[in-house]
Amino acid sequence: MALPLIPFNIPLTPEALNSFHAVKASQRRLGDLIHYYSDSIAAKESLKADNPLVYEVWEMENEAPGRCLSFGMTRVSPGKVGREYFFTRGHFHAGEDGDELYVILKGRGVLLLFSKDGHCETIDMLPDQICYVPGHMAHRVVNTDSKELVFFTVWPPRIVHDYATITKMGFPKLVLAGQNGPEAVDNPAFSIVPD
Ligand code: PAN
Ligand code: ZN
Repeated sequence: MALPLIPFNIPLTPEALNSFHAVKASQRRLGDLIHYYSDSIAAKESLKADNPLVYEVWEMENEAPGRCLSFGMTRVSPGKVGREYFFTRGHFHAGEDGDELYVILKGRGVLLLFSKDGHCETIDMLPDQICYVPGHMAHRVVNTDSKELVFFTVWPPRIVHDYATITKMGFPKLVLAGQNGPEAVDNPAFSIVPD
């Protein structure tokens, strides 16, 4: 898709983006994400009861030649599978040179990042903050709140989103509900897989 080269303004809401031309919307339900959760028994049990919406994404992928900004929004529902909070699948940007900016609009969460050598970082996501995602780090958003988490995203167009590496490696940390709130713990299933 391409944005016409005209100025515009729209409200910073999912609804406004949803009605904006050239924006692609997609939804991920628990059934689409079942293999991503660490507690597969809890995941299958939850799915028997319901197939909730885990997150929605609106993307304006600006592929016109010479253009250098794409943007979108993500809304992550509150919820857990076992003790693990709902999250986005997470991905690398292939090529590792496409940085990204997240602007947190609503809710609270944790941004998990890691590079292919296994270095991992955990960053809080709070309303009115921005989070910077370096292009070489995989990123996943975890909603640790009891309300939805909404963030606006800006990235360079024509990035290839690499989900396959995450499917092979997992993330080094899991974010679980603990006795004193959310806690990031080592993921026993994480392994570094060479390219
Ligand atoms: C975001 C993500 C969005 C959904 O726009 O694509 O939050 O997460 P997954 O793509 O991991 O399912 C982004 O990081 N774009 O590059
Ligand atoms: Zn990204």
